[in-house]
Amino acid sequence: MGKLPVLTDGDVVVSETSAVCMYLADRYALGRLSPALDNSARGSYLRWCVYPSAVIEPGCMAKAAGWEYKPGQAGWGSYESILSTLEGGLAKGPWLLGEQFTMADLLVGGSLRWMLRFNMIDARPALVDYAARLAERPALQRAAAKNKAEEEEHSR
Ligand SMILES: N[C@@H](CCC(=O)N[C@@H](CS)C(=O)NCC(=O)O)C(=O)O
Repeated sequence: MGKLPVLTDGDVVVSETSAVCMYLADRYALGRLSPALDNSARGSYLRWCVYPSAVIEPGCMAKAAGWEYKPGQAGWGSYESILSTLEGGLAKGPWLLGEQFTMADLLVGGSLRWMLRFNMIDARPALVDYAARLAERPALQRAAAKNKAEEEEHSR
C-alpha cells in the first residue's frame, strides 16, 4: 500500500495501524495493554481497536471532503452516529474499558487527537476531555518528546 506505519519484529512484518498495535499489545503486554485471551472484555477491546480505521477515519474523511453517500451503504454509517457512539463509549471512563488503559485507547485516542487537531471532528466535550486525559499521560509525553527529537534530526 505504500503506507506507514509498518512494523518489523524479527522475521514478521505487520502493516495497518490497528494490526500493528494489536500485535504489539498481545505479544508484549497481554493482560496489561490488552485483556487476557479468556477475558470477555476482549470483545469490547477488539471492537474499539478496529473502530478508528474502520469507522472514525473514513467517516470523518467523508464529512470533511463532502462526500455524498447513503449511510446504510457505507461501513462507517453516519457522521452523527460516529460522534454518539464515541460519546457513549467514553461516558463511564476514564478509559474505553473503564479504569484500565489499553491499546484501544491508544488507537481511538490517536485517531481522535488527529481529527481534533485538524478540525475534522466536532470538538464535543467528551472527546476534548478524553484527549486532555491522554495528553496528561507520562507515556504519551515521552513518546511526543521522542517524535519531536526525530523530526528535528531529520529536518536538519
Ligand atoms: N490504513 C492505513 C493507513 C495509514 C496511513 O494513512 N498512513 C499515512 C501516514 S499517517 C501514509 O502512509 N501516508 C503516506 C502516503 O500515502 O503517501 C493504516 O491504518 O495504517
